[in-house]
Amino acid sequence: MKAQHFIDDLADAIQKDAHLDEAARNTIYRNLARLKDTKVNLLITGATGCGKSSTINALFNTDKAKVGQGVDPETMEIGRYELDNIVLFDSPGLGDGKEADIRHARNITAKLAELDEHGEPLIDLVLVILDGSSRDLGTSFELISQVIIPALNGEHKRLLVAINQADMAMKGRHWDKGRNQPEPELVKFLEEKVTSTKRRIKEATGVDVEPIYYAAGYKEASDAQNPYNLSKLLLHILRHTKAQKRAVFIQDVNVDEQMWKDDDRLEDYRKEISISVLESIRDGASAGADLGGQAGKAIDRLLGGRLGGAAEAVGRVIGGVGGAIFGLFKSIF
Ligand SMILES: Nc1nc2c(ncn2[C@@H]2O[C@H](COP(=O)(O)OP(=O)(O)OP(=O)(O)O)[C@@H](O)[C@H]2O)c(=O)[nH]1
Ligand SMILES: [Mg+2]
Repeated sequence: MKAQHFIDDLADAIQKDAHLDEAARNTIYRNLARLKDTKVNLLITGATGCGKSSTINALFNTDKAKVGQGVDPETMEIGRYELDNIVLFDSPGLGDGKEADIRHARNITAKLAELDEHGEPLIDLVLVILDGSSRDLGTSFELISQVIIPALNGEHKRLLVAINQADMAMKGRHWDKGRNQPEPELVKFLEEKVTSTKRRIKEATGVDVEPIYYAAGYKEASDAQNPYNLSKLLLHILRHTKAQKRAVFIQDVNVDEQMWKDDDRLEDYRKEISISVLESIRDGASAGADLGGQAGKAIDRLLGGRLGGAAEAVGRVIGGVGGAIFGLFKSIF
């Protein structure tokens, strides 16, 4: 089942909902139509071979991003992939030689300065991927400190730093392949990498970032490994994206549940993803609708009271098809 369908289902249910007056129904219907057309633009960058393409393919319903086999960078200039509602820009980072670096830095700066048709920054989020298996992350810190942060014009929330290939950080040692998770020695090592990344960016720019670590995993003819902490990565992507655009992601996320199941369990990421997206749908759908008194608690019930009574009429209407929506979330996450 694709998420596209549940926005249509939701629109149908709203047209039939007797509790809503016509004006409210029309407003919600228009909002849902707009939601279906909303695009979210993601810029993904990082050194050659850090795993940009692998991360794109793991997160989203696509295998369009070509995963490299050799040492030649597969991403020469900014690549562009259009999914249903997500537009992905895949740009090389620094480290491909002086001339290439200047070109890449210029491309990234220009992309981050681009405005959409509303005069808002085009790029909703820039995801910088560090190669966790690399001992020298100097060029990546340079990319973040000297290219990306200056181009963000103070909007640092648009930046997410993530350390990939967590499984290879100690050359493959202390990775529990059976459980697909790091052993305590590796956890400690990765946490230190997070801390030093945070510190180095802070020292260079004064900006606080909260890096996370994960593994995009791989698929080869003879061997495959599922991702680790991919749901954590998605939750952080959502948290770094404007609330009204969070619902947009769900239409393109990878529906293979195997992708999402292994993580550090520090939070219930999958539940938080569901809540974040449902809140975004609810708020997006109800924006501007005069729902005075027509309160409902269906979404709240669906989420086991997690929204703390905040769900209003749209929550009840969503409740009409909410079983289907929540079923979708349950099947993926
Ligand atoms: N062990 C392991 N390998 C990974 C992981 N993520 C990516 N890889 C491998 O790293 C290599 C490079 O991955 P890509 O996804 O092509 O990296 P990229 O950043 O897109 O590379 P370019 O486009 O060439 O800049 C491939 O062989 C991937 O299978 C991971 O989490 N763990
Ligand atoms: Mg690539």
